[in-house]
Amino acid sequence: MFDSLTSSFKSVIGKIRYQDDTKALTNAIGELKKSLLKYDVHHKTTKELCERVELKTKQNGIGQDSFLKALRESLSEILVVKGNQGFVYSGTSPLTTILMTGLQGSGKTTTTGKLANYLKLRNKKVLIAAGDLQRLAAVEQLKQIGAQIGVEVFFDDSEKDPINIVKKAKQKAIDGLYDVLLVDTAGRLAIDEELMVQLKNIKDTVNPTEIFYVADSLTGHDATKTAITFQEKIGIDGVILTKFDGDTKGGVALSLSHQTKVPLRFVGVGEKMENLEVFIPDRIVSRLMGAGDIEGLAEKTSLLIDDKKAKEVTKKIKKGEFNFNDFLEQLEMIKKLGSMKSIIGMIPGMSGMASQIKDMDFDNSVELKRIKALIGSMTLKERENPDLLNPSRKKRISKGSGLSEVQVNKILKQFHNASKMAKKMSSKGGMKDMQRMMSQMNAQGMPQIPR
Ligand SMILES: Nc1nc2c(ncn2[C@@H]2O[C@H](COP(=O)(O)OP(=O)(O)O)[C@@H](O)[C@H]2O)c(=O)[nH]1
Ligand SMILES: [Mg+2]
Repeated sequence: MFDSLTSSFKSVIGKIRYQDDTKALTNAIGELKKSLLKYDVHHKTTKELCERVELKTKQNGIGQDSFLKALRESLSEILVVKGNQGFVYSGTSPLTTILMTGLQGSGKTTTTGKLANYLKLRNKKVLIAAGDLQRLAAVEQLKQIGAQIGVEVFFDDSEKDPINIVKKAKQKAIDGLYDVLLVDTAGRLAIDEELMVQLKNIKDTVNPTEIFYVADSLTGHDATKTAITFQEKIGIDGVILTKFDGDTKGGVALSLSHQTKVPLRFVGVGEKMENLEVFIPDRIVSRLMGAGDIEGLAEKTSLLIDDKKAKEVTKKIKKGEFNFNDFLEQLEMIKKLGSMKSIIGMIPGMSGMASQIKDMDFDNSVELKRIKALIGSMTLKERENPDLLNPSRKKRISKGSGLSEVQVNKILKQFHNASKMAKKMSSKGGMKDMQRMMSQMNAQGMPQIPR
């Protein structure tokens, strides 16, 4: 998520020896300042961060350890502002109402869907209100998103006034004992008075628990500026930064809260519904320092993997009994976890890898389609026991799947190797092997399968 920043921190830290002098510290701070600015951290935040790091390092004696500690603490201080973190349910009402605001194209509607999906995975009953009547296709877009993630969308084609829509939606959410109501609204290309008035009216009508401002990270410093304006004009409780997957700099996320005094709550990292990451400052600091985010990873996986199943799979892998059915199941699970890149970045020591890994598109990957076709042509017995696959069975599978025999053999061999590797990895010291293997792997991130 913060590959560029993380590697520049590493290089800065490398400028200071175990014990060092003021000159070395000045050099390192200069370097730190340059890279923060280069990666779009706001200049005021940059200045303050550098001053803090310098002061703290001096207080503890100049050296690599104290510099590291100073950087970690200062980053944390810069990222934490007053307000909630992640998603917070209303403390006073059974229904939590969130008003989604932002400029047109910032990703409001997509993010509304992502949040609904996030809450649904946590077993919440969610209703989305289609409050954008400005764009013709807006309601249709929400309906499609709702159908895709299995969340109800409230709309009323006979209504022309968004105020009435959100009023009705709120009533429905209360009567239907929903946990959360997410209100999507119309945006404008730029901030204008009419938009602000409409948003204020919607705000007064739904009386939201919190107002989220959705900002496009690709607009750079403008994301911070518009957030400040929204904060002044209607008041916001959290910011969601979208399209972070396309932002190679990442610094906006570092200074946004510091400049707006509103906490950054979530980050959008792709177009898919699962591409939403909760932004918890302490965890982000760990990731920035290249230490990984074990809690975030554990939280993600625990939602999707039940413990018993995970143990079963581990046992199978250890015994070398991992089969094609397990493989399909794992594939589905990984798909739900979101992007490969974001997962790798959360594993301690692996954050550097993330930039080398091309994200896999699980729905459109030719490789995975082939593997699925191959598995689809196997009998249930063969899936459970890949050892059964003799030449005549392989021939049959080749015909059934439309793959050549060479392709079939290659995939089977790769599966065999992967299963061997998994077995090895699950043994003691396996993680080291894994890291070595990853560093040898090419940018593709997956073994190549011939076309
Ligand atoms: N790559 C990427 N695209 C996003 C993200 N969030 C939204 N988008 C895309 O941005 C475009 C505008 O999003 P939309 O939700 O319609 O914006 P709205 O006008 O604010 O409702 C769509 O093409 C989305 O797929 C994100 O986190 N990453
Ligand atoms: Mg929209």
